[in-house]
Amino acid sequence: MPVVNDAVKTWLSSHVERGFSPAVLVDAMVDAGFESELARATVNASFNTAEAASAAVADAPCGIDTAAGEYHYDPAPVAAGNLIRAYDRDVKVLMRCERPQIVAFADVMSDAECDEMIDRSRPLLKRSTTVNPQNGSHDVIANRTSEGAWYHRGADPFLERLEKRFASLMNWPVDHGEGLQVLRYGVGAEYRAHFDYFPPSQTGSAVHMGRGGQRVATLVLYLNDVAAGGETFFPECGVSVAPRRGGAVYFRYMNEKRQLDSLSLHGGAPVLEGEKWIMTKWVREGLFA
Ligand code: PD2
Ligand code: ZN
Repeated sequence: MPVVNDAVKTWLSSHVERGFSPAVLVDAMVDAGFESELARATVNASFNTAEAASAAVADAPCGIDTAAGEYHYDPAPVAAGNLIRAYDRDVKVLMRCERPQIVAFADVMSDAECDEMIDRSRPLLKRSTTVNPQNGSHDVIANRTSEGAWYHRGADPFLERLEKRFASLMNWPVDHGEGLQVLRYGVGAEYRAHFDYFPPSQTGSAVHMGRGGQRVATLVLYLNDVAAGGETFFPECGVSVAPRRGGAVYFRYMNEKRQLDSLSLHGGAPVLEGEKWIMTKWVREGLFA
């Protein structure tokens, strides 16, 4: 459950000042995972106590280093070598890129595990959303034309085992991970170039970072072979990864100094033939409880 920290208070007070209604702010907080009672109480407090609101603004934290300074590539947590023992499975390393930090893998999931995730998700699919930069709400937009299903972390033993494997592969604690998300792209569907981190300059980011802090890395798992198209592309370094069932691509965009790597810009290319199923694991800098 997210907490009302200084970043959330700052986000709230700036939106109160700009004339957002209490209902919109409560909805944005509930979308970000806050309990509705807590959201209502916090929003009411922001409206009622001008003093508290201005104090929150003065406290603005946001330690993210977005200065023009160069991103420092400290070692990525993923283990070295061509074969990585990830909890219960040997995973093959296919490719590593240092700037930005990208690692492509084969054999992260078995065919049966991929099929199970697709079968479970098909009836649950809803049109995907992205984070609104102004108010933090989840919006349907043309940039992201997939459909998705979310799973709570540790929801059952099958998911728990996959999460332990992914955590071991990413070398990042299970409890810093968001729940898994499965996405389906039909012909023509795509996810245009974007960052997975919450841009600190956007007001909508603070509310998401209230729970677990910034995103630091992503693992995209491919659940099927795609007949044509659907590559995950990184335009700043000219790399693209073709979807292969059971494979995955890892990329990291926040270092230990909390700088964010703009070279991690990436997208999902349009599917040209067939369909594309992926599963995404995003991990945070802190506990995502
Ligand atoms: O579908 C993809 O390949 C893809 C690419 C980039 C998915 C995401 N990002 C994402 O879900 O963040
Ligand atoms: Zn992404």
